[in-house]
Parts: sequence; C-alpha cells; structure tokens
Amino acid sequence: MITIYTPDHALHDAPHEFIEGRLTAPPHESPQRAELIRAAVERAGLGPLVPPRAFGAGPLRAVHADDYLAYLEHAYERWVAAGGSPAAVMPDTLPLRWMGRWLRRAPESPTAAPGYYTYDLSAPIVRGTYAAARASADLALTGAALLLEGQRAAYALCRPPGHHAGRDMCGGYCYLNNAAVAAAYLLQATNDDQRPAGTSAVAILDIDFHHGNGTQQIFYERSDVLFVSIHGDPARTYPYFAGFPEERGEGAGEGFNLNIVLPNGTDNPRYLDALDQALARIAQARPRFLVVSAGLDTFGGDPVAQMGQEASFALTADAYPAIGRRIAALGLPTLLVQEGGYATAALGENVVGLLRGFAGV
Ligand code: SP5
Ligand code: ZN
Repeated sequence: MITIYTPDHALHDAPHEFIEGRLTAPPHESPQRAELIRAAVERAGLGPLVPPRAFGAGPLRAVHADDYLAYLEHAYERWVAAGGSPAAVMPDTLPLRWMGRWLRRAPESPTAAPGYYTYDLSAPIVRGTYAAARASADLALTGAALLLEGQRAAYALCRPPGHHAGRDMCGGYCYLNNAAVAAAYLLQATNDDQRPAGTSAVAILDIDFHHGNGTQQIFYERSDVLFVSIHGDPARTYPYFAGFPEERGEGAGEGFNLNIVLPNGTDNPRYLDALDQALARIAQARPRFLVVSAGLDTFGGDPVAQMGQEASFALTADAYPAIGRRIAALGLPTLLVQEGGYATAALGENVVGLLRGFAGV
C-alpha cells in the first residue's frame, strides 16, 4: 500500500476550538495526529511513503466556489490587518435562518467574512491553514492520479481533514474537501454518457464517526458520485443538522445519497452489519472507483465522538482490519483518505489495522 504524506500539514496548527461553549486548547485536531499515523505506518513497513504532486487550484474548482477559495487564501492576513486576533480567524457573527433571507453575497469586511464561510467554531484559520489545506488536497489528488495510472489502492494521509467542508463553507476541522476533490478528479477518467441508469462512476464511503455533511452537500443533486455514510445519530451528535436517513439526494441525485445512522455504543458486529449494507449499495451502483473517507473516531472512547456523558461508538482495534478486508472485497480501485480520529494512543495502530486489513497482510 502506497502512503502519500507531506510534513506540510504542520503549517496548520490551530490554537483552540470551542466545544460546548468551552474554549478548548489545544484543539483535538493537532499536527501530532498525522505524525503518529506516519510513524505507525512506517513502523509497520506497509509500503513506500511518497510525497504529493502539485495540482494547482484547477481540480479544487470542480468542488469549491471561487470566492470561497479566495477567502481561504487571504482570510488570515486580511483578518489580522483589520484588527482580528492574530491567534486565529473565527466568526463572531453567523447569518442564520431569518438573516439568510437577506443573505445574497459574501460581505466585504474581513471581520464579517468568517461568519459567511464558516458554520461552527471548530475551524479556526491560522497563517498556514490554506497552504496546509492545499497540500492535504494534493495528497488526495496524488492518490487519485495513482489509481488512474493503474494502482489498486493508495492511502492519502490527509491533514487537515475534509469531509465537513462544503462547496463554500469550512467547519469541523475541515477547509477543503479532500475526498470530494479526489472523487471529482476521478470522474475525468469515466464516460458519463455510457453509464447505465442507476449506476455511479465513483462512490464515496464515509466511515468517520461524524456524518460527512460537506461531501453530502457537494454531490447531493448528482448521480455520478454516490455518497454513502455510516455515522452517529445527528439527533444527538455533531454535525446535528444533517445526516438523517431521509436525506436521499435530490433531482438527478435522488437515491444517490445514503445515510446509515447507528446508536450510541455501537459495537464491532453491529458496525460490520451496517458496513455490509453500505457496501451492498455501493456494489449495486457499479462504480469504477471507490474513495473512502477514513475516520477512526468510531473507536471506543474517542474524545471528540463522545457525546456529553454518554459513550460514542465502541469499536475495538479488531474492527479496523475487518473493515479494511470488507472494503477490499468490493474489488474496486480504492483511495483511502484520512479524516478524523482523536484517540491518539490508538490512532496509529488503528490506521495500520485498516490498511493491513485492506491489503490482506
Ligand atoms: C473530521 C472530524 O472528525 N471533525 C469533527 C468535528 C467535531 N466538532 C466538534 C464536535 C463537538 C461534539 N461534542 C464533544 C463532547 C465532548 N464531551
Ligand atoms: Zn469525525
């Protein structure tokens, strides 16, 4: 298994986040996460570590709005110049529901813009955020290119993660949607005209504990990319406002979005049953490529997945090789994209377990 990695992820090192009203520092999503994973992958001797290629902004535009990309690139310097805290860009005013009635375009004020482009208080922007997010997207794109060149699989060690980032919004530690960018890139190698009805050229399987609301938003009205996500119940966990089973896609995309919600305390057997259901839907769509949003925050005791006093999912280390094996059994060229996972003591070994299971070693 080829791992695509760059130390440039460390350019994004946020000072804090707000969780349940508490200023939390340092944030759970830290540079240490990617380094722990890299060290574990190297120790396991799973295969070569390769650097990303530079793709430029072109492939990002297939997924993200131009004004959003320009915002991300310049948000920090403009914010600081306008008097914002040099610690990080964070909104203080969010245009919600009734204010949205008058929301026609992005504000020009650098202190107002974060409210327009951000949907929570877990996506601070620092000086190096854009460079790190671009490098992270390049990792996923490099993996996609490797699949197009005939590789069976690749693992993009992405950081910052991506699946909460929508067409023009950041949130949940995510700025650019790495998996969505890779999926859109893979579409170039498929011929839409010849695709039978009811099928998708690319499928995205999201196994992060949290619903991939950004990915869902990006492909919601499209049938060429099937989105299937297995996650904690949005009625009681982040991202709260999306991820319910009745969200099935719209227009041409109707039936091409599948949300599988699992209860607190979900254990290995119950999770693997849900995974089989997800994989059956993907097999039915007969995609040419599979992109996996690989979050490891389904692990029992993950500090971010934990819902108040209650346990989140309760997967053990044994789950990840089993998950990897089942995904590999689809027999599709597969790009694994790193998303969440915050139980740092187990993170490296859990990623290695997933990759080993996939590779059958
Ligand atoms: C990529 C990813 O995994 N993003 C997750 C973003 C989560 N944002 C904050 C969620 C806060 C949920 N409540 C935590 C309760 C701790 N007791
Ligand atoms: Zn997550």
